[in-house]
Parts: sequence; C-alpha cells; structure tokens
Amino acid sequence: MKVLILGADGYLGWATCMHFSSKGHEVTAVDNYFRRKASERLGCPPLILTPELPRRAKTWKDMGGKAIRVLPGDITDYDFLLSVFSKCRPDVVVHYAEQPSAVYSMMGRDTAAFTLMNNLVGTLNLAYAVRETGAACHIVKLGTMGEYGTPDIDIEEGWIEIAHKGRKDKFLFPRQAGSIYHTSKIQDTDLLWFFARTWGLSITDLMQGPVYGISTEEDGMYPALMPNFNYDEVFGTVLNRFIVQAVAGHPLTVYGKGGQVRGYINIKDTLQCVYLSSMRPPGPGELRVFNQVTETFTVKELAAMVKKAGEKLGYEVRIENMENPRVEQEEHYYNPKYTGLMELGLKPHYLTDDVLEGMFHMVAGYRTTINREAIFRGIKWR
Ligand code: USQ
Repeated sequence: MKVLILGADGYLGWATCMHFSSKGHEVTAVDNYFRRKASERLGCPPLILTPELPRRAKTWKDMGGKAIRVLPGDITDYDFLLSVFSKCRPDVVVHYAEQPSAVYSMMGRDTAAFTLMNNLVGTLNLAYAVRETGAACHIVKLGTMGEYGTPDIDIEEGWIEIAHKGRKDKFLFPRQAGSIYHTSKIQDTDLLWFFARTWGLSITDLMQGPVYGISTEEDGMYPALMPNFNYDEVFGTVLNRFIVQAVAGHPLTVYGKGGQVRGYINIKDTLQCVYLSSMRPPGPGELRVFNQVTETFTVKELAAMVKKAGEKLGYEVRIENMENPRVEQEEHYYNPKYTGLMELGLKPHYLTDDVLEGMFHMVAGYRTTINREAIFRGIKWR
C-alpha cells in the first residue's frame, strides 16, 4: 500500500512510519515540526534528542529499512497538501497532524485558537484533498477517549442506539470534552462524519487513551530512531511522566485525589491498531470508530505501580497529591467498551512489572538530560 503519514515527527508518527515500512509498504512522511519547535520553545525538549525526519529516514535506510519519503510542510497549507497527494497517491492516510496536547490548548487564547485552527483546518484540507484528487483512500484519524469525557453510563465504541418516544436511531456516542484540545477532536470527528455522509469518504476514528512507552520493535533502541518522548507537563503523558519523575527523584505529581480513570495503551499496541485498521478499511460513506485502549487504571493506581517498580530497582519514590490544575472529575464511573480492535487481531502488551522496569532502565540511561523545571509548572484550566 501507499501510506501517507501526516504528523510523522510526533511521539507516534515516526514509529508508525517504520512499522508500515518494515512490512513492505511505501511510506511518505509529512510534518511541519510544530511539536518539536513548541517543546523547544517552552523549554521542554524530549528526553532523547532525535534528528529531524530526513536524517531519521536515512538512518532507517542505512540500517536495512526501505526508503521512506519525507515531505516537510504544513497541511493547513492546502496547496502543499495537494502537492503531497499528487506525489504520493495514497491508499491510506494516517492523520496524526494535530496539536496533541490538552495542556497546550489551555495555556491561553492564542494556544487555544491555534489548536482549533490547526486541528480543524488540517482535517478539512485532508477531506478536500481526498475528494479533489479523486484518491480512493481511507482516512485513519487519531481521535481520543477524552472526547467522551467521564459519563455516568457505559461508553460504547463510537456509536449508540437511542430509543426516543417509540422510535430508534443510531448516533455518535454523546461527547463532552474536558479541554479545548479534546473539543477540537470532537469537532474534527464531526467534520469527517459530515464528509463521509456527503461525499462517501471512508473513515476510521481511533479513540485513543494516553499512550506510554519509549521504544518500539522497529527502533532497536537506536536513539536516532526512537520516539520523541516528552515527560514535561505540556507534552508528556501521565505514565511516561511518572517514570521520569521517579528516576529524577521528583515526587510523582498525582493531580487531586487521583481517582481519575483513563484507558491506557502501550505505544507498540498503537502501531498494531493503526496497522490493523489500515489493512481492513470500512466501506465508502462509513465512519468506523474503535476505542483504542487495552486496560484502565486510576491515576493513583499508576502512581502506586510506578512506586513499587521503582523501589524494587532501588529508587526512593514519593507520591504527592497536588492541587489539580485541571477541571475534571477526580472520582467517577468509567466503563468503556474496547473490543473492536481485539476482533481485528490486536494482541495487547499489558502494563506489567517487566514493562515498567524496562521503561525505568531506558529512562535511567538519559537521566542527566532530565530538566526538572519542565516537570511541573502548574498550567491551570481556570
Ligand atoms: N495527570 C496527573 N498527573 C500528571 C499528569 C496527568 O494526575 O502529572 C492526570 C490528568 O489529570 C488526567 C490523566 O492523568 O486525569 C491523564 O492525563 P494525560 O496528561 O496523560 O492525558 P491527556 O491530557 O488527557 O492527553 C493525553 C494526550 C492526548 C490524548 C489523550 C488521550 O496528550 O494527545 O488524546 O491523552 S485521553 O486522555 O484518553 O483523552
């Protein structure tokens, strides 16, 4: 297949490029380096400083991989995106090219506006490019479990049947996000659902939970190929942050009571999910939704697991329940369904003591580069 990966320089993007490439697909990688530049600007670069995409692609090829074409640019520039489509003629587009941080979106008016503009115009351009070039391609868009919020009923896999006054219909599951970022992901889903209904586009929406992990099968732990792993308050996800905090001797920053439940997924399983979805596209006009998580934990359960694994390795790990900078429920019902990807063939890597210890060992190798100032600065929702 010809695979176009938008947002190829993010935490998940480059790993996805290598995953498809290793299976013999023809990969084109696109990124405008937003996240790389923003995390640099905010003084919170990733733990491992990786080269930009052309160097990564060269390293991958030198190490025996297939060529990956790199086209740097911004998909909110429609002419640029059209030129990418004419060069690549994709069978599938994996769309990660969004501002991915809830915290960044809540820093102020400008970052909120950027998040909406970037995420919505990028997605709009993608739909138009598919239609204008007549590409018979499937769009795999990364969504987020945070779109659903924390409702007091079971969360279905994207769709819910509602009976009302004696009649029934199927609708997108109600969504009520907790940040401007998560709201932009509801809105981009609405855009794509509109284009599925109106133009017959074929869409998969992967409602992913927070991802953890620092390495994948394909990178061979070679630093130039490893994911851009952020541990700071703005771009880091909670479990990755806790491991770095434990290694740096910083208390684990549990927000509020720590009873917030989320569905988590190992980065290796993200790759499987995106791959499995790409190989089995939905029909034209269909918006297929999968909940992309493999298990659920409260934040305090995660902190306890990290403390236990860290102490076994000789670290002194302290947990601190701090005032929650976010507005979110700290104790709530949470029961999402997540069987669709298993039915497609996902073989989960669960969060075991061995996985945690492996992450500790890898992070410890970069201990001297950890910037403690970036760990917590207290960006508030209100
Ligand atoms: N949390 C803490 N302490 C921290 C960081 C986070 O207690 O130091 C808590 C948060 O308050 C939240 C939970 O951990 O309740 C998850 O936070 P997170 O920062 O790992 O995740 P979030 O901000 O929701 O965003 C991340 C990714 C985003 C993705 C989303 C999936 O940045 O791209 O869409 O996870 S989900 O959370 O399911 O919406």
